[in-house]
Amino acid sequence: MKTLLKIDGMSCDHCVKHVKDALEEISGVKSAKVSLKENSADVEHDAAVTLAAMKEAVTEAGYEVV
Ligand SMILES: [Cu+2]
Repeated sequence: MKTLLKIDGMSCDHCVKHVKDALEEISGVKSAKVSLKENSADVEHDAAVTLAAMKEAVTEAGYEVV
């Protein structure tokens, strides 16, 4: 499955990596392609991964899913 998240609060490549790592640490997430330019994260994941879990991971990393 793929989910495209819109993310608020990223300002540099460090933020991108932070968000990417937070998402990829979720069990069941295969990959997260995070774009600073698009303010987005394209997440490839198992069906068991919920939107709420992804939002929580991003929030805990210090950013916001919009
Ligand atoms: Cu940054």
